[in-house]
Amino acid sequence: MIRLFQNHHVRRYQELDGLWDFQPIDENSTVEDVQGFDYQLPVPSCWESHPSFANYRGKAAYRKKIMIKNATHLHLVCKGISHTAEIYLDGNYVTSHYNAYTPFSHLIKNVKAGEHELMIMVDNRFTEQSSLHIPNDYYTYGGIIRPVAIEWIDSVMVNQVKSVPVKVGEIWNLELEVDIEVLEATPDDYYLEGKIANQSFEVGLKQHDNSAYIKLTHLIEGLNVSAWSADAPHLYELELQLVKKADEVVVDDYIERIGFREVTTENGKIQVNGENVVLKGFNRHEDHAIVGASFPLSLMVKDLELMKDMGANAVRTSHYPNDELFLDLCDEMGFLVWEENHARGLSLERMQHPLFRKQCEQVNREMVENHYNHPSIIIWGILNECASNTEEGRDMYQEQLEQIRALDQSRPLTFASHHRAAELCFDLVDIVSFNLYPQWYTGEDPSELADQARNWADESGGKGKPMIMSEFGADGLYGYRSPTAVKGTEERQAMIIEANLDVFMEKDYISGMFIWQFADCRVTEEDWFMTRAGTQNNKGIVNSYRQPKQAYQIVKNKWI
Ligand code: ADA
Repeated sequence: MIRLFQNHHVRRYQELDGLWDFQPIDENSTVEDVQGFDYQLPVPSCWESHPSFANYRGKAAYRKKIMIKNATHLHLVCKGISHTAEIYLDGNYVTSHYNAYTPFSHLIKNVKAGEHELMIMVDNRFTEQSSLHIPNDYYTYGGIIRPVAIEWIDSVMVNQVKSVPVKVGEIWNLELEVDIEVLEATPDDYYLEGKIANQSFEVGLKQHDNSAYIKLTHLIEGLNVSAWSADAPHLYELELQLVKKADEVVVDDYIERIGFREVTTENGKIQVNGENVVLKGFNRHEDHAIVGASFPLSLMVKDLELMKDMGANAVRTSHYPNDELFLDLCDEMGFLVWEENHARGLSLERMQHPLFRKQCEQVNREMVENHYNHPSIIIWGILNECASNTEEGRDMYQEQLEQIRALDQSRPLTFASHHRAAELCFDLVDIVSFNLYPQWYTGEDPSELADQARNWADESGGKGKPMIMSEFGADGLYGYRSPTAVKGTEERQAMIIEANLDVFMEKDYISGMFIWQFADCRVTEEDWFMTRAGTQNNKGIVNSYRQPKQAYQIVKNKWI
């Protein structure tokens, strides 16, 4: 399932969910070397879910036959392949993509009628070509972990839609930017017809200069809508159709869901529609004991229901962009989302990897462009715990923040820092965020540490900006209970969470708190992560099967 609603009524599409042929291959093998297929694996899924590949790190080929009735242009949509994909149609190279956590698409022109073979070569190794997927405190699974679809495209298509709700007095307007791709030179005139909340509009589009892309902008004024908020997440379908003027035939369409809300950061607080909000939420890895990083809808809903049950109103997609289905759910269930680009704990040396800037630029672009219209996303975050305490690192933080600001001026930006007084980048963002683990990694008093953090922020460019405690928590090994309440027991974890929440809920200058973490997650077995008990990060409030630990009730008592 790609989206929670039907986002095309006219454009024909087919989701390629199901069993695909699968074959692990040698690391030097190319597509020509793939001889036969011994396995079948579900798509989407992680190959770790199959008993023979529970620990497989390497390359593999996936194959699917597709039937095309009439010759067409095909739009291939991949929501996430972990972590590097090379795509072939009938043995011919189509495109490649790096990064497990961002969607991508590709137009394959003039596909003939008949049966075709789609082949996707997937690689999850930590090679020199990968600056962001490295051994880390989470697991880089392998495979086609999110849905794949093909779409049938005529001569013109709606490629992208960006919408910004703007409130003027008591009235909502919607600023629209629509990217149209012209696949075939055509003398025809088209127009874009739109509808939202019982209001229709039309925008002319002249196609005389044969350009491949056309950008349309349009302002829809005076909409009769209710605002979106976490308490009342009203959503409206925006329906766009491309119509050929000569015969009034609709050649393509695009449907998005819009929530009307504005996000601001004024007077040291975060506002949604002018009202101060305090974010009470979880850091969540897309990881589950049974499905790895490949979540079906039911398990996504389960996670969000558990968070709601504990009184959370927010979630941070640590440390990478999430499957869009999850964001659709957040829109619908009223969660406030901090969506984050992909990077965790990269030293300056790692940030100086020759591909780092390029690979981050791509993640940022794919994240913002693809997830722009989600009202639930109220913050973009970058580069968790990287080298923001160095001048060279600062240049890269600045570059990425500028990139995101150029793509989106409607949301505040932040990053989670663990550099305390040595932080150099708080002046570059709208919200200052701290990862601190009082009572766990240090014996510090949470209240004194929070006050100290406020001072560090104030002294290094963060004065007057809202502040978030973006990570705090403690290990709690599920089922390890003891009256000693030593470190690692559920009791001790619950005590530490309680001590932190007691303080953070009371401090007026704290605009948000994200518990590290929602659920235990698998970590890679290389480097120091080997020292994590059970090769897991055990700081989940629920375990990797979503069974609650003692801290669950504590969080619920504090937040409900
Ligand atoms: C960090 C980091 C998390 C996780 C956590 C921990 O602050 O951002 O990804 O590793 O610490 O459990 O230590």
